[in-house]
Amino acid sequence: MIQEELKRLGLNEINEGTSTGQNWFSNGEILESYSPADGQLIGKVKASTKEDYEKAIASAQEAFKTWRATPAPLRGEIVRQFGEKLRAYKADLGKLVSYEMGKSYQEGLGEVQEMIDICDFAVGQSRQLYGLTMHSERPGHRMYEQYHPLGIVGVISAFNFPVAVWSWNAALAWVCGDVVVWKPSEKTPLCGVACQKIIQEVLKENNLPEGISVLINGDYKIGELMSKDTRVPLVSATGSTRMGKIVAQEVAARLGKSLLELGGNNAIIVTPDSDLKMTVIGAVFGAVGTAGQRCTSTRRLIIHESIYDKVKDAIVAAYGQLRIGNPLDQNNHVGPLIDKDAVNTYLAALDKVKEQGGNIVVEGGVLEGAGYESGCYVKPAIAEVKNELEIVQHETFAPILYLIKYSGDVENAIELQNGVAQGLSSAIMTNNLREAEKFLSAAGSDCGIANVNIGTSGAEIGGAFGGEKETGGGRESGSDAWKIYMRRQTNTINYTTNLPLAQGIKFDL
Ligand code: UN1
Repeated sequence: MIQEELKRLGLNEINEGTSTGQNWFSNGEILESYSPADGQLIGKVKASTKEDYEKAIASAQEAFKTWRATPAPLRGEIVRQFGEKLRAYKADLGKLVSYEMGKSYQEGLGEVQEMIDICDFAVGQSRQLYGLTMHSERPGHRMYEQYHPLGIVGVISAFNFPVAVWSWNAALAWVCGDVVVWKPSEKTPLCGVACQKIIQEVLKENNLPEGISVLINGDYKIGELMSKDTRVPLVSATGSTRMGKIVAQEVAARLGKSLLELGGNNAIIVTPDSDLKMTVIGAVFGAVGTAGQRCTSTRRLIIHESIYDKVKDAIVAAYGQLRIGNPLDQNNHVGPLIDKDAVNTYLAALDKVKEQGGNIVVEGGVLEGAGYESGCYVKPAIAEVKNELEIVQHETFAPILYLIKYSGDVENAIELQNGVAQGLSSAIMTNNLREAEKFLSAAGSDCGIANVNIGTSGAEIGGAFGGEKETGGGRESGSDAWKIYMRRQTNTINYTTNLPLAQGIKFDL
């Protein structure tokens, strides 16, 4: 279905997936990648063995010696060239993302755009790795701080953003002078290989060591090697809270650093002062975009009782307009789930909603027949629930939207919004300044992202991305997220002939 694109991305020759010497190390069991769009086999990639992993780390360690000594603005220049290549490959890579992962082609393109944007951001950042200067309490002394590269940054990414999340980490890590070892999701291995080929073109053209970007493949077992490896000072992991807890403990056990971007249970509060049209667009895109498989997907709508029926009717009507089908067909709004396991999780969640007393407003179900042969297409569903239901408290990575009613003041809605274990993204739809400011205040949303008159998904790269509580606390992408990829060193220099001690301590010999 995307033969031409695969060819241009250099993926046509990797049918048995043996490592081709472009610095991806994988000679283990075969991972087959099937498209959830049509169930076809796209390609095969081998998983990495323990020996492959050792080679990968050795290659990265060697490259680090060159890379850390390359001035940061020159590192930025390499990332600039990578961004240029991404512009050239945007349509092909966007299509591969769409076909291998199942999100709409528009969203696939959007994901590559995020990669381009973070490259631009990182280029600027490469000249702004600022530390502070401080005034020493001692005469003839100067004190300042500098940021140095960490070394190897391990990136474990999820299937739902198979290319962008790596690039948020990699582009910043590279300008910071780190080298990156990437384990993409075993559900989207071809996206990983495609990206690796593009960055390797850039490294080759600049005569730089391949080990600046290393690819390994496989499931959690290979991720575990990284989490436990003292040669990997930072592990950045995106995925489920269950996975994040394991990674966090393994990394912490060796006192390494982890950057965790885990589950969300994101809500939009809809107040009596909201704009109905904006609410419908924000909520529906947030709930069904990427078939509800973003960590920022809208899972809950917390609606004031006075407008509840009106909002519910408008959302239900909008669901009636949704076209579900092949994500490469731009007439469709909703593509498939990633695989049949995800379909089963979705069906089990709908059963639990019913068992636990939820009221289904828009029925779900698996689609069958022409165009749905992969078995991964499901109907976006809506249920009226109480926030406390056990199933509502969990992140189900599927298009199931929960409607929750609140009464009284916005404080009650904020309490419901905060009343889950996760803390990634949140939003309020209101034209009431008091409500909006209350929502953004210290007594407001407890999430890492809080939006006004915007939905919960679709964060821009310029802000720090991540969340609190079970979301893991990490921040990636914009703002000062770069700091986690570096180690801070405080330097005090004495330019006198005396050695006065700090705190005025006397120590005469
Ligand atoms: C994710 O789902 O892991 O806010 C990341 C968004 C995207 C990032 C989502 N920019 O929807």
